[in-house]
Amino acid sequence: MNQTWWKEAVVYQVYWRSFYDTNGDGYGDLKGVIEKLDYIKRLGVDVIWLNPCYESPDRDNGYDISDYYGVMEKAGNIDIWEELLKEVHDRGMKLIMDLVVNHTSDQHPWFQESRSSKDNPKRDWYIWKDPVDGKEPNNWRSYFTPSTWELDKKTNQYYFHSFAVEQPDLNWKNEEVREEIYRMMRYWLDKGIDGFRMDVINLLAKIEDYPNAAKPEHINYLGNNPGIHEYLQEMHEKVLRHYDIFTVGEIPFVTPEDGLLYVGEDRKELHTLFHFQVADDMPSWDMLRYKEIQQTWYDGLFGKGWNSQFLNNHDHTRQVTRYGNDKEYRIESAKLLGTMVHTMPGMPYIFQGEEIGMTGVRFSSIEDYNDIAMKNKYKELVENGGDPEKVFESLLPLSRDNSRTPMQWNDSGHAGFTTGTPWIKLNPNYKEINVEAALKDPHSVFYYYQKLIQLRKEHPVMVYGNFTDFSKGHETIYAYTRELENETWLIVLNHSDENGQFEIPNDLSDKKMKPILHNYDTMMIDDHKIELKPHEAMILELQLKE
Ligand code: ISL
Ligand code: CA
Repeated sequence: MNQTWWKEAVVYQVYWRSFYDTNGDGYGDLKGVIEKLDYIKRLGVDVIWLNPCYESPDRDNGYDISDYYGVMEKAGNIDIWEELLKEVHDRGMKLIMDLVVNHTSDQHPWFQESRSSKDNPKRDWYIWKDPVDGKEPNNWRSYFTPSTWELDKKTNQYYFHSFAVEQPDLNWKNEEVREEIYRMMRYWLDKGIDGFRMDVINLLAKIEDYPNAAKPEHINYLGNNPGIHEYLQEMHEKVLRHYDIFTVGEIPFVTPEDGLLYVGEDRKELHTLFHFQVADDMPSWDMLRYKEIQQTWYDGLFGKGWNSQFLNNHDHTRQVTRYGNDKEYRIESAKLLGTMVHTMPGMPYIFQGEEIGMTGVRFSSIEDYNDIAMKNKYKELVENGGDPEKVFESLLPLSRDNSRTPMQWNDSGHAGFTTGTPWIKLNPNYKEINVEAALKDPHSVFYYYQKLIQLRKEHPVMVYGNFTDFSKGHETIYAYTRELENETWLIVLNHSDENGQFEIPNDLSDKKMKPILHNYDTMMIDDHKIELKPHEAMILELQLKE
């Protein structure tokens, strides 16, 4: 496994519209990111992933692009973007952009032309089908709507959309489309960006002929279809291989075997991927399922392809709330989850605010929410007779807005995020949970994350070490080693509100244990066991006993 810069990197995700507002319009902006770069640098991360800031009507918060070459006014303009890239590079960090090419906005000129008439030269840039028996061409659901088909009355054909009606899918079978996307990618790469996070990149190929699905609610028919690898190998051949960059594919519905086809070092496609076997399949914490998922991905990829590790992002609610304890053990739990993500095999991602233990939110009414996925689902369920209150309650835990509330900088009005009215309400706990408080507290989650990231720079075992689970079947203790040449680390986590105990197995008992990082002040280790407090996490270096 050859060693490269991106494998050793830690990525910080900036959802800029919720990061920092410099012009008082209530939206974060790129100037705000520039002003906070020293804060990001202080954490010690290497790469910034910037969510989409291209021209967009913003129906899906920038994931509905109407001009790939423009910067939306809310974010700033291309000059500010250029300044951001320079300031990131001046601080020795790298910037990757979001590549959203499975679909555009319905306001994109390409789609406006395509929908204008059946014989428009761009008709085939999107996916159009005649009605079948006067209805949608098949029974597929989209991510955000009951059908993937929307009737365009003007030409009496349906167009295909994997997400919202406002997000028509591009037709990747059309070579003109592919060439235009490659040209756009070169435009941004030639500006000096360091790679792409590729939005649902495994959805580009569709099942030929669009047959009905036996179970339309299982929408995995949207991805991993024949032809996808040819598209990605062509993208690699025509664009990616010509730049010193890294690419991470967002790849829903994928197993380790399929995942390797996207990121195998010999595949000439992508460098690494986000899979969703945790985020989409584990509504709440399930230690045994998590261990199983981590083991199968390690077995499937290690030595052949690179994995990524995350527990939250702008689509998936904050990890200390969803997968930890965001109440009496919030600090210890945030540190435990951070320790786990950063010591698992793969590239760790930090979602803005995670480093200060920000939590998910519970607003009181659907009007307080912005997420199109949640609002569409609420509308569908209520129209189908669901009780509005019960439907609302059911959607709260997984609403994407949980992670999209503004970054909490201090305890002043709007947490120092904006001097205007924030585009979405803040989490009221910003009074206690904010950057200013974290930087003043030597025991804060921030400084713990800073140490985790620093360790990665000093110890290749954290990046390249193998992985052995010594706690199989244990529902609260997760204890595993990472080993590289003569360096062996033992990570022990007690994911529980109760005390726990790890019996040191024979093959580890002949080793001295030197603490490397710990989220409590005292440790209870003897020759045979480790006593653990609630949500206690520790990294130990194992040394041969003299
Ligand atoms: O939210 C999810 C499931 O309910 C995620 O699985 C997510 O919708 C899916 O992984 C695709 O996400 C990406 O593409 C979407 C956009 O809304 C998301 O923000 C983006 O991360 C369409 O572009
Ligand atoms: Ca602003």
